[in-house]
Amino acid sequence: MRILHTSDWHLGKNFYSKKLTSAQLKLFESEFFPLIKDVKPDVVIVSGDIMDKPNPDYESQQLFKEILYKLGQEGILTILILGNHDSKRVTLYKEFLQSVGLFLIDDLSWVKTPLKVTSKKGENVYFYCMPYMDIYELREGINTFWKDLKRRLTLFTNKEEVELSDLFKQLVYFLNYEKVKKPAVFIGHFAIEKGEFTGEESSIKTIGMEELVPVGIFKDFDLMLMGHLHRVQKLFNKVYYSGTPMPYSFEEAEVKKGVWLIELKCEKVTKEEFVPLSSPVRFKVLKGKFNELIRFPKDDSYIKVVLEDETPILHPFERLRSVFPNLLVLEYENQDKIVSSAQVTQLSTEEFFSLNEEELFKNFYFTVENKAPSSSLLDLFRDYLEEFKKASLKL
Ligand SMILES: [Mn+2]
Repeated sequence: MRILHTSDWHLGKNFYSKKLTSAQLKLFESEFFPLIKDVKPDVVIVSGDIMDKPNPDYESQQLFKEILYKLGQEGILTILILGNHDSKRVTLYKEFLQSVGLFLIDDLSWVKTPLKVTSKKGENVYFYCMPYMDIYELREGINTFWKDLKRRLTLFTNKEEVELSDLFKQLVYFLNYEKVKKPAVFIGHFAIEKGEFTGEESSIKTIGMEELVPVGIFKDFDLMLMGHLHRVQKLFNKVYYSGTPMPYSFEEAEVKKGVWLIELKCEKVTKEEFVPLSSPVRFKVLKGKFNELIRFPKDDSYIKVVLEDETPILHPFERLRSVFPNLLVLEYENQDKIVSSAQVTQLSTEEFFSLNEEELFKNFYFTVENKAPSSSLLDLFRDYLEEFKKASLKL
């Protein structure tokens, strides 16, 4: 069974002031679909966070529709579960889409009855597909879907305060009553113990600290294909996170992004490969002094600049934009020092109005350059000031 595993697409994401929809479309057109055509997997798994927002705009929905349409055309069975950024708006047409082999999963029905996939070679694999749910939804879901078993079996979830782990324990306990069908693959969207966060995983739906679920609960499963953590990782030899298909933060700019290709044979992973996808947009963090950076060759990557200057620069953002049209973030490496150096010469309102133009200029110059202006510069200033005054008299 050849599985292509991906997650956390976050379609329609905004990156600072930039909309990423066209970059995302390009990624799918020039990287993702050529790969699918090349490797022809038996099944594609998308482990949640399909969209970036629960109420996606028209453009993001169109992008999603485009991707679904292409997946349908390729004729490859695809399983997509909801993540903590998604809502049921995404699964509105799930019944229609099933008829073309696209399974959009938003409840526990495909956990209760696993989705049986048969490979081209005739092997069967059972996929237990668990969409993201918060504690209350999951508790209610378990109570509804396993109503019959609830009366007969032990309940771990009777107490008032339950944790996510209690609910998963309960769920797997119920599944085991009917025996987990093998080979068993679990698809989910949450953090497993030892998982490494990037800091972008939270959303409006998660409040406070996130729970790390112990892997031991899932001992009956041969493979876990997970979403939620944005960096690629493999834990305990059976838990795979693909991470996002392209970088979504400057911190992730240098991290490899892509999808997992996994071959499963008789309950064992016989082959695994992380296939990198090249991002259609470049993300760069540039560090240096303003005077060096302004001489850089023109670069239209998405850029964050960290200024190493120790004194404030006048309008650095606007000026650096002439070299970096997609400059998105600018900060000083030593922000505290900058603030204090500016404060030394900061004037009170009273002082400000008591100074003449030349004194104000001297003060301003000192704030920016941290030294007094030279006499030739002062002469120049006086000339301009005189010219300016004459011109304003004429008006
Ligand atoms: Mn995510």
